[in-house]
Amino acid sequence: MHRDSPGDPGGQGPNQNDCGTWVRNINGGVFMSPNYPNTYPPNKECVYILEALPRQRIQLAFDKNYYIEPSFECRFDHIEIRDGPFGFSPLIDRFCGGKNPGLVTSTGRFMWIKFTSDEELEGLGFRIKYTFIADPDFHLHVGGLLNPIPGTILALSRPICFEELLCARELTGGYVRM
Ligand SMILES: [Ca+2]
Repeated sequence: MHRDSPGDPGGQGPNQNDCGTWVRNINGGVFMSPNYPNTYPPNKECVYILEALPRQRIQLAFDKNYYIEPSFECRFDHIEIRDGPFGFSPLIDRFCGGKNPGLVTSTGRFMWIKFTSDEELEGLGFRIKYTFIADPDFHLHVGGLLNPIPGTILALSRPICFEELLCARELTGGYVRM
């Protein structure tokens, strides 16, 4: 299977390749499935990794013109969205069919998104506009992602602790590094 990643994060301007068009700007960007608004091709796998600045989140808005081949548990064609920079980051959801996912928001400053199509039955695909938004209660995103600003002492109003070690670090109120 072919894997294709549409360029380096932070690039500028339109980027046309066989994983669709991807336009980035300072506040977000737009990317879409291959050939959108025409039918996406079979046997395709595209990964899109979004990165916002520290203390920002990412919000995806799906265009209303959306359709991905429906299947039970989206086992065939689908778009998979993860809350972090990696393919093993926590799964937000996996989408397919004709029901528009609407808005999807990260808890940190990265999103890992993969579009997959199998060998038969294609659809229109998707177009996603993404926006960087201020993190309303910035704290350490424990468990999925740490995104401190080096040298900054973080105000921990509502710490969320999934791991003892990280909780202990939070309680010290000191520096945290990747
Ligand atoms: Ca298919």
